[in-house]
Amino acid sequence: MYSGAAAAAAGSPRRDFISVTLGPEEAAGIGGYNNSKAWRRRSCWRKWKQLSRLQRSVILFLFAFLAVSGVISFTGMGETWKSITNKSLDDQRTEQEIPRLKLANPAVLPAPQKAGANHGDYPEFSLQKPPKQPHVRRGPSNLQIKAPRRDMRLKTQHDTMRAVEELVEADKVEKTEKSIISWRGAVIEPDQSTEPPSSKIMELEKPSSVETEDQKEPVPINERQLAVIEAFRHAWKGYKDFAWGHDELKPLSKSYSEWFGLGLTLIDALDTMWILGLKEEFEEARKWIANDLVFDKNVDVNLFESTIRILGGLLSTYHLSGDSLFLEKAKDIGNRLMPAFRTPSKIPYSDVNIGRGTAHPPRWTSDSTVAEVTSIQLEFRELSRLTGDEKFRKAVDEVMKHVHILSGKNDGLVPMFINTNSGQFTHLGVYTLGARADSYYEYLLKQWIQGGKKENELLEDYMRAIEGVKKHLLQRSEPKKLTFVGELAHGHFSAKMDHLVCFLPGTLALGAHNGLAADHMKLAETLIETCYQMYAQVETGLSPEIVHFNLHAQKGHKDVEIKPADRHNLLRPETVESLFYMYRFTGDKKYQDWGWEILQNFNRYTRVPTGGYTSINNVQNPSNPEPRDKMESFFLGETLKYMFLLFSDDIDLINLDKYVFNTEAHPLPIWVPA
Ligand code: DMJ
Repeated sequence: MYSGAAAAAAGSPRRDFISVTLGPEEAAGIGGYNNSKAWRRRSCWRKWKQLSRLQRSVILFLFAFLAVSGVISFTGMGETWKSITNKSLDDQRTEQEIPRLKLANPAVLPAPQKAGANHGDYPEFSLQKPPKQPHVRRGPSNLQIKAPRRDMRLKTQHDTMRAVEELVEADKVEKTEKSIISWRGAVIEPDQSTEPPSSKIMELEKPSSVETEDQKEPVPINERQLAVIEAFRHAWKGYKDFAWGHDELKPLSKSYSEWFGLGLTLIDALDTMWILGLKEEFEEARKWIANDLVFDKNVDVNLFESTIRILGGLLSTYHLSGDSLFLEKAKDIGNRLMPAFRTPSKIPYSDVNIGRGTAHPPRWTSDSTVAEVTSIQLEFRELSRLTGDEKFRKAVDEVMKHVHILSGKNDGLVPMFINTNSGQFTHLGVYTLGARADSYYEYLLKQWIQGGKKENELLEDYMRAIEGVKKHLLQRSEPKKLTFVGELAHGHFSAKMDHLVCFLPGTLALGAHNGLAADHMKLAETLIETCYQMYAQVETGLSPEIVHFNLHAQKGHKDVEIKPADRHNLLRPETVESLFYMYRFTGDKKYQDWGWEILQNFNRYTRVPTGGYTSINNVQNPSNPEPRDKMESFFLGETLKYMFLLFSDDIDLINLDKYVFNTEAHPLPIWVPA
């Protein structure tokens, strides 16, 4: 036993030692020691007093040091958590209503976690089975691409395959970076009314992208869809590099063309990016919309084109993303287009100055095109539903009511022009399902579907028109006996068919799916075969703008004849659009295969290596298709979107009982779902 006293008595030169004094029981090594608080306090104090000054200083310093480090590390953890919490809140903000996410007292320390809970940064696991949260809005930020299924068959050309491989590689890299993309954003239930829209307007100010309880597992993206994604990215690269914020890319001259000066391609492509799951591209484009898209401009725009591409694109993107920015912009452009309806007849003018609020017909006439004034209804009706402002709907409904009772039709077929002063059809006697009349027929059916199949006048006009088509415009070609839709001019049949007419098989199939005559489906099947032949019988495998069918068999002649003025291809969507409907409703894989051929031919003859795709002047010359140096906005808005949907086996990827596509391929919700 050491004792300070003993050491001192021994005259030890070292004074810095620790003395321990044991009590009698401790010294005796027996139990039952006194462990009372008072005794312990006294004993500690005694021991403290027995320490040298140096010993006390060392101990005090150690305590101080531990205390300071404790405080520092505590604050650091708080910061780390705060940043984690904030990050996850930011992420969710893009997915959910901001007010729902505001936490009154944000957490400072991590909440207790259940053993085994995966709270790491692994969204692909947690998102495969999203938490069941009604009203959670989906966006690209919580989307994912699954690896393509190994068993998927892929009929490829070498170049496309390589591109797909590159894309798969790129996807792998993205995955490791945990950048999650997917089309799942589209697999959502539209929020639809079961009442007529007018009576529930205020409740309907919601996008359709509301997740439901019974959300299914995502269907994996297949190789053909990946090829579409690759094509889209290539087109987007050209647009981004050389035409960003402008209307159309000129991929060869690496510049752009301006039509309205409103970033047409960017807006037209928004919902395609959403559906394809292109998160980064979508976010970039959104930023441009938020910061740079201004409608207050002294510029004349075409009412129809800006309605279907801009208003339609903004509305559908609002529905898919739930982002109110797009609705605000839609309201803005919708209001600015309204002066077009200030005409003596209420049949709108073709052009509007969206900055000045004035409207006018084209310089050479006071006529408007029939297809144009009757194919803006889906968009304006939806805008009324969302805003509660009936003026949009009233204006376009009036046009339809007027046309419904107008004379000058031929068994439901309409002429191509209508006068904005008199409200009468002009240039009577010419009937076509092609340019200037096409989407009149399409929108009769689609408005009827949009409104819950209640507006009988629309259905009557549609059914009568299809009877008119059968009676006056259908013929069969030689040698293959392809059924085609020609034109009637003052009683004379012309075997001319625009590629634009190829929307018809899809529309007929959609009608049949919605309970209309079964023979509409039969007609759709024969017509889509014809549209496919308009590609297959041509040297490049791409359709010209217009074909003439042979009515008489001639040795060495195909069904399809092409005039020099008609042999261009503008990357139009109509055939692919109809292939999509046909595949959805029949499940016949040949439609996918035909679409795949077309995609490969677009890649072969219209793809520009430095980015983008171009219209071509000559589909009959594979060695020089004569690129036109223009990528139309509908290539991204429609053609590639319909391709992607065609290759999908997921009927919930824009479910056709819940959405109706406008004529620019922008899906809008059906008000009363089937
Ligand atoms: C698009 O703007 C629309 O599909 C319109 O209905 C017809 N023309 C182009 C595509 O070809």
